[in-house]
Amino acid sequence: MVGVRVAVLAVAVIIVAAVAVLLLMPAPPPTTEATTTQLTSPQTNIVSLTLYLNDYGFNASKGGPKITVFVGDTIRIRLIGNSSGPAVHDFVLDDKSPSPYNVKSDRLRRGQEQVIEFLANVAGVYKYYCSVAPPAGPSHRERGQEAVIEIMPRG
Ligand SMILES: [Cu+2]
Repeated sequence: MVGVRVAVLAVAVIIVAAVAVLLLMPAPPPTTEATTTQLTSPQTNIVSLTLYLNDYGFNASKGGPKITVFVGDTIRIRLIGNSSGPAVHDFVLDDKSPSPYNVKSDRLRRGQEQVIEFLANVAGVYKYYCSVAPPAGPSHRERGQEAVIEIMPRG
């Protein structure tokens, strides 16, 4: 019986000590403060992806993946030339997209690579495309070499 009483007393002491420690701990910062900190600190997310420049699409024979990012993200795209023949392809996001951006890669042949990087600082839904157009016949974009990039507002 004495052992049980000692055990009960010990548990009670531990509980009292735990409550005391909790009361003495500094209060966590209010949630609103944490939210404000997030909103005012610069966002430095880097979104990396790889696009194969095929005839006549991005990672596809037509069209390409929808790229979805947030305002403030840095978009880093590894481009890999992957045409079936002598054709070259590029990645363009510019006023003809139409968009407020001015992103234009080199024109890459099969096996050539380039990493491009830009800051997604204006929200919107735009088209990225290949700007290559042979002297005669349809442009690569007219053959379907374009796809959507959506830059979503943060918060
Ligand atoms: Cu092309």
